[in-house]
Amino acid sequence: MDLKALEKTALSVRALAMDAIQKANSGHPGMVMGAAELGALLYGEILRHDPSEPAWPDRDRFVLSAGHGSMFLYSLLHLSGYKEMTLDAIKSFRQVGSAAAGHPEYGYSGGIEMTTGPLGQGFATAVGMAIAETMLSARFNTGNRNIVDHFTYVLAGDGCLQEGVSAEASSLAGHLELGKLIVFYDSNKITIDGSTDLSFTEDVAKRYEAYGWQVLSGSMYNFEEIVALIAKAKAEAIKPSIIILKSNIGKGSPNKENSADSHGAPLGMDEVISARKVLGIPSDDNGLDFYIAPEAVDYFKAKREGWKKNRENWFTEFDAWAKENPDLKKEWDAFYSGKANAGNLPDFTLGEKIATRTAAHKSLQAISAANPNLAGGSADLKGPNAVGIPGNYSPSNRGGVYIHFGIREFAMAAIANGISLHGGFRSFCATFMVFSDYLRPALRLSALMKQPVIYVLTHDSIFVGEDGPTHQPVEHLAVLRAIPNVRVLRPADAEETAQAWAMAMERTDGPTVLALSRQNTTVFAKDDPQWKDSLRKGAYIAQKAAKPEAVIIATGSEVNLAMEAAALSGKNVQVVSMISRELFESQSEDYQNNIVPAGVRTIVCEAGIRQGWERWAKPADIFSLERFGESGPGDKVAKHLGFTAKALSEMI
Ligand SMILES: Cc1ncc(C[n+]2csc(CCOP(=O)(O)OP(=O)(O)O)c2C)c(N)n1
Ligand SMILES: [Mg+2]
Repeated sequence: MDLKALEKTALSVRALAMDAIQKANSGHPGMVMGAAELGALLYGEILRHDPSEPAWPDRDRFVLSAGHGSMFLYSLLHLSGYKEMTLDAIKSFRQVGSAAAGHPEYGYSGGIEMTTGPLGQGFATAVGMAIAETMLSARFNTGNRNIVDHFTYVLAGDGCLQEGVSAEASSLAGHLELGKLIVFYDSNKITIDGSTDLSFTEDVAKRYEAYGWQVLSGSMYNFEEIVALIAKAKAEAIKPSIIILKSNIGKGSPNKENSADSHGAPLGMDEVISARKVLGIPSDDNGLDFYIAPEAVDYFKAKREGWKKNRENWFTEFDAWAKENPDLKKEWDAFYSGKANAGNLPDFTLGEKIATRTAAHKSLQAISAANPNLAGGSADLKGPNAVGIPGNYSPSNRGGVYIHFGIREFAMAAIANGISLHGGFRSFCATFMVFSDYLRPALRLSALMKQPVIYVLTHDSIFVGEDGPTHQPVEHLAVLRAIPNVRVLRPADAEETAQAWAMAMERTDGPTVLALSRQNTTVFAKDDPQWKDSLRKGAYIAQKAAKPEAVIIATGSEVNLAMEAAALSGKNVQVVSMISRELFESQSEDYQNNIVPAGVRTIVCEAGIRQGWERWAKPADIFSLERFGESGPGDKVAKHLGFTAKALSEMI
């Protein structure tokens, strides 16, 4: 280990961070300067990575959960030689189009394993990556050839450890014995408001011991000590490890070290110049020179060959494994193909009364059988969400694909993101729709990172019944649809539900919500013979009317209700089932006009708030719910709220 080169690397990280943040006039130097030594060590000595092929499957994962310290990642990616992270990108830190975005953005550069910035989520998502590693290794390692064998590293700060989501995820990680998960805690005792004495005085070490983790601690500024700690962490096969490193935020800044002033604002040019003197950063002029120590450049240059070799060795090993295990290789290819198998979807009979969640359960069995790389579970609602699939994942059964997430919705969704990001797997998670509020920040990241995670959200309206308003979503469909790149599918009957699961699996560039009913819906005859294709355009004519006097757009369980109301009204009413408003709105005007003809009165029917439907009907023609529900049997609640076929027929 070349200590001098490591020191020079840490120095360069500090120099780049100070200058880039100064130039952008925005950013967070404190954490980067405080943890630069760890960065140098990780990228130089610890991580199994190869900048010339950043996505090779068996690389170690590193997640910067403290995403505000983005310059930590960018400077090290640059030094390592990740091609997108050029010096120019760093010089345009935080500017539109730069790979060095304000916070690390997934897809902007090799080496950015996920989007971070929302504190705590990186940590929780990394737990998903670590789970995926164990699942893959159980499936594909043969004992003599272990082609899946990597670690998941996280750098988290005080903020990540204060956030509840990391607690949820840590508790589960301990339970699941994710021994290859190694978290560094940058313990600088400073957050934005000042000292952690203001709000964070618990004993983190004891907490993690209680979670079943190995707790190690040391100084951020002792390379040899950290190397020894990492060795201990790696040697612990059962417990995940947290390495608490005492550090000084803003280290090297003479007036801002150990102060919240260095957390989230440029140091100021005068302070940058003083810091350079303290740190021994040579500077020809007093401007921004983005100094990189030549020793650091040489050090990383010298590493590249070894990294490449290491990666090539893995491919050689992989090829040998593939030759010896052609069936496994086939399965591996299927896992990594990015394509879902259609599976043998169940048939349903006209008039059959079945909840869409139950129809979804049947469909999921077929899809799971055809796609053994589909992994997921529910937040303790396996039965109610109807998402059980064979094979519980546990420390003694890493080959299982059903995960008991416990009552931890937010961590569940973050972990589902991690499983998806890791590669090899598709993931799903499930809870009551009303509790999607508990996981929404992770759904937002699925959407932002374009991960095709499937969110099974059952009990999707006031028809939930007796559990009452706390369990009855009203605003949630609107809320879920409001997130860009989230596809909300609300199938109307069992047949649509089977297609909805298939549609969710077909999607590759973002998350899908399956909004499913607790109560029965009746399988209806579809007047559009091509309805399965039309469904994929967001909406189709479920019940055609020759010269319609009105068109009802209904979603999910309300399609039944709309048909009943149409019959009661005695009028010529066309009923449209709109499984996805977003998909429908992205179709050609012609298609839209075929389904919802202009010049005909349009009524919208959905058991939720009207927000977002105004484009399709006048407010007075939107049959919606603008209040919380009530507790009682579903049909009684609906009657009490005036949400009945009779009321809709009167509106018609
Ligand atoms: C969920 C979330 N809440 C709030 C913020 C805003 N924020 C960014 S950094 C930070 C303080 C983090 O403190 P710490 O992790 O100790 O970082 P340090 O100050 O040591 O760099 C806050 C509140 C955020 N990014 N994410
Ligand atoms: Mg801190």
